[in-house]
Amino acid sequence: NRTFFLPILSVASSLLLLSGCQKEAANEDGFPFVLPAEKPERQLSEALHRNYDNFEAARPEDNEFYSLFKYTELEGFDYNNFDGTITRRDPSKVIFHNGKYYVYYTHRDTGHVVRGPARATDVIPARDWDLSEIWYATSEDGFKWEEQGVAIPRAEKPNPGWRSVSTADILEWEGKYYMYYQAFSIQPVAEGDYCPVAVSVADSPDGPWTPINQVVIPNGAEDEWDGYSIHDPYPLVFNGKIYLYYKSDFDVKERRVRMQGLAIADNPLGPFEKHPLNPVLNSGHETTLFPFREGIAALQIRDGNEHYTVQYSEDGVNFEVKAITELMPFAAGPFIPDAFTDTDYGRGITWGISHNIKAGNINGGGRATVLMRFDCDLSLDHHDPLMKKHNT
Ligand code: AAL
Repeated sequence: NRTFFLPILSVASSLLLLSGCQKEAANEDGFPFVLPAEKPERQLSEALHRNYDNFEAARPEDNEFYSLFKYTELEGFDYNNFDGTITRRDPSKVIFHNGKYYVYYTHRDTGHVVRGPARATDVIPARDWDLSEIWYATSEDGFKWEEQGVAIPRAEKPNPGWRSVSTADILEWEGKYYMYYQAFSIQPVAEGDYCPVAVSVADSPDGPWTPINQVVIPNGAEDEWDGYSIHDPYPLVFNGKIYLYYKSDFDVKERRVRMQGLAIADNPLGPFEKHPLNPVLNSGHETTLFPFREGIAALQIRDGNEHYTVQYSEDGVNFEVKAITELMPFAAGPFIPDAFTDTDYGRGITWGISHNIKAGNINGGGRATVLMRFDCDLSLDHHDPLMKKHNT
């Protein structure tokens, strides 16, 4: 048998190889694209751009919850630090103020001396949200950005966030700005990835930001779904209140499970009441939600049984899957014009900032991460000119 089988196998494999070569040669439009090592982001962006331009073919006409996504490198950020020393990740929602867009993100300069109360034992961390700060950048068009520097430094010991502050998101409420973020008092990952959420306040998106130095969303009890970490705080204004969605990942027999919960408050500094139906979403990773029609839509991105779905809830609590898609933006921070207007009819989103985890070589095999722009069509207005083409 073996002698008989081998020739068949070799013919088959050479045909396969040949067809593979032909496929490579015949595919002048670059699919399947091979990512050259030096510029994965650019190739991915160009390939996805083409994917996006085939949009009509993919878009079921009657489903406004369906979209593909395209990615574009941002001007103003260095994509070439392949030694992984500078990380920018976990962008906030994008806001618009006095003619400029603002985005806030975790910034970690792992290649240089760390300012502040690091312990003698600190080494360059294997995770790029350790010993980090919240920085921000501004833009007039969403493509070309100018990095402004530190918005929120790490806290003074022993306040929450003295070790690291990361994964921030912003709320505008009654003329003031509130920045919620993960406030680590342990070395993330090396000592666990658990942290509560703290908040800082400012009169302007440019700061100065004053830390309240108290926890506003505490970890749950050890045996509760959110007993391990309170990550990715994400505030929206809905039903006249602050709906703060967050992710928790708890160890279930050492397997990290990531779900999303909701805490509601009348005041940005709390008290926040965790919803009795938590976790309200059984998948995802970083939190990305927006007012849509009468309710709230959610991008369920990386993990869980319902990852890569777009979901919808009339009440902001009971969600259901409305579309399945692909290549969703990691840690997406959309530009949401009606995020804080307590709208009764959300218009949706067409773009935002997300991150792309790239192999870097921070000591210990960590990763440097870069910010990118994503575009999509999850908008009732299709106000993106490009979308008009897709929706005529
Ligand atoms: C991100 C977020 C949180 C985690 C880490 C940094 O994807 O879920 O912020 O702590 O990874």
